[in-house]
Amino acid sequence: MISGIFDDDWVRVPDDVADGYRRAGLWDTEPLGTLTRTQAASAPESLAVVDGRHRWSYSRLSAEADSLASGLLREGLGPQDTVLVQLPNCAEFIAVLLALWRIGAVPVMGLPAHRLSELQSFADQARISAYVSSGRIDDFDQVDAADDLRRQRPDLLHIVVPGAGTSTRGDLPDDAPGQVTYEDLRAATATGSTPELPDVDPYGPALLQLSGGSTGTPKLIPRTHADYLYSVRASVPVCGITADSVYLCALPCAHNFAMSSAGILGQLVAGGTVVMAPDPSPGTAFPLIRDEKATVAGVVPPVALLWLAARAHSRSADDPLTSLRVLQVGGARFSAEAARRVPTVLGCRLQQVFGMAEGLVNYTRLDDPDDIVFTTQGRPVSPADEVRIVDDNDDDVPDGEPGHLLARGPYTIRGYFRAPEHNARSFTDDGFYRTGDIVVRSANGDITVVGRAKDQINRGGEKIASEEVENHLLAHPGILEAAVVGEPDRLLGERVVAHLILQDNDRAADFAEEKPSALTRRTREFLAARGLATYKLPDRVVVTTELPRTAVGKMSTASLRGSGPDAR
Ligand code: AMP
Ligand code: DBH
Repeated sequence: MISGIFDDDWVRVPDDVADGYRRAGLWDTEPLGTLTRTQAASAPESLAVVDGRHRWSYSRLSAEADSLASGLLREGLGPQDTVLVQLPNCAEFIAVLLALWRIGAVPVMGLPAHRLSELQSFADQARISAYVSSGRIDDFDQVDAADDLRRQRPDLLHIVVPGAGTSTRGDLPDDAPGQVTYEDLRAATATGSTPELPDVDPYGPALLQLSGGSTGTPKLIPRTHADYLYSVRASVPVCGITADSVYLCALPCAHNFAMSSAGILGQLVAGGTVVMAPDPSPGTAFPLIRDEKATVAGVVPPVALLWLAARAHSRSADDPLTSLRVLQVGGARFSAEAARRVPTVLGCRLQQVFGMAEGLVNYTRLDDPDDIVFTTQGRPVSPADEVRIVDDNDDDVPDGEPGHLLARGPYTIRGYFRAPEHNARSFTDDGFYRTGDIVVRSANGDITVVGRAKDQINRGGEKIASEEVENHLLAHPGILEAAVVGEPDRLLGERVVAHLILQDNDRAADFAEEKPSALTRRTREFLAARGLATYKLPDRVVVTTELPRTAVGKMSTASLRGSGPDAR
């Protein structure tokens, strides 16, 4: 069975450009697996990661990664093998990533919200050799999922991290074939011994990130050690991260924002501490911020709104947020009105973050004037980022005018993983990524997101490709046509609405009479049974005789002002 990554699965940056990045010192020769080695030597006892069950110093984290790396090698994994990781926020997540990088394997960054449909697609596209899970996430049985994945990939190794999520050791079948636990992997190695590790190409793929996408199949994003590490190193000073920083990881840890902006890896680069929050609710996050003296946190807009509401209603003398210096908000457009309330209500600075797993990340700077921080999504993190804002003919538009954002640079991909046809549409001939975002750039270079020209819904930072959900709906024998669109929502920014034309038009009238909530529930159950992630399930279903297709994909005045959810 073919496994892992081959040279023609991904698109390299042209040699002369890559040489330029190396000469300019942007691309390091150290692969990501070496992170924590320096800290483990120079400040071994400083705290690297905390979760509900662990408080690991840098030396412990590094030793943990070494033991695991030995275990993974023993299990036959090695360079260019791909491993689907689907873990909740936990300390082991970091150890697993470091171990995979140390042996040159490539994690695929699954999210806890993903279900069988997404996992199968990733397993297939990335030709995975192993799946790392916590056994169970809420009502999702990952042991069953591993069995299902094994139908496609019979040799699949299932690595379980018991206790990381909602699983307990007792849930796991003890001697399931093809299953090992985290403990099994690290047990056989004497702590402190350094395994014989393979050489790892710093310019080769380090991880496969996920794109929200706009097509039927979710796309994988090949990020290299050098480009990813550069994006993190460039982000660290812009986010004010130092060895004294304590980052509250309240986003799903595998998300590109949480990983790299400056996120978990930013802390490891700077020698700071990561505190893993099991969920981002104020009830969980606030006490953690207080107890661990977190200085920075990153959240999506709906979570920022919940935090604002929680504080506006209960201000106690014993303020749990005194240590918090910066709240990063990104993943979807954050309204200026809410942005303005962050410093006054939460007592910290706001940093807007407009990034994408494909690369380009923009930040408002910590010393920017308030107006810029509240009303823009910031500027590219690196002076080497190339950004163009163009009209429908790819001609540059003047500052202050809306246009399509194109991006190229030292950490922006040149192509998706194993997707040549899609790449022809998503990249210009000279290698710019077509972000699908419609933005306005000011004379100072600050970017404001004003709309979108891609067939995608942004539900509070979670991206949903309309076509993917539509394809699943069309698998229902009663559905003739489906259009999945976003509609404005006060908390989420947008929510998912499925407009359906039924096979039997006479039945449509009956359906329309049926209680809308019953129809929505039935549709959601149908899609959930097909293994679709919960956040993609329609919030509302409408039966109709005509579909409300907006002209997405074209930049018309209407798409700028009307159809984009972010359009004002
Ligand atoms: P993905 O390509 O799936 O990683 O999603 C990245 C996309 O999320 C961007 O292209 C934007 O459409 C959206 N996005 C991320 N951050 C922001 C933000 N701060 N404001 C508006 N949109 C954002
Ligand atoms: O939405 C994103 O994908 C995102 C948002 C903020 C991102 O990838 C990032 C920062 O790095």
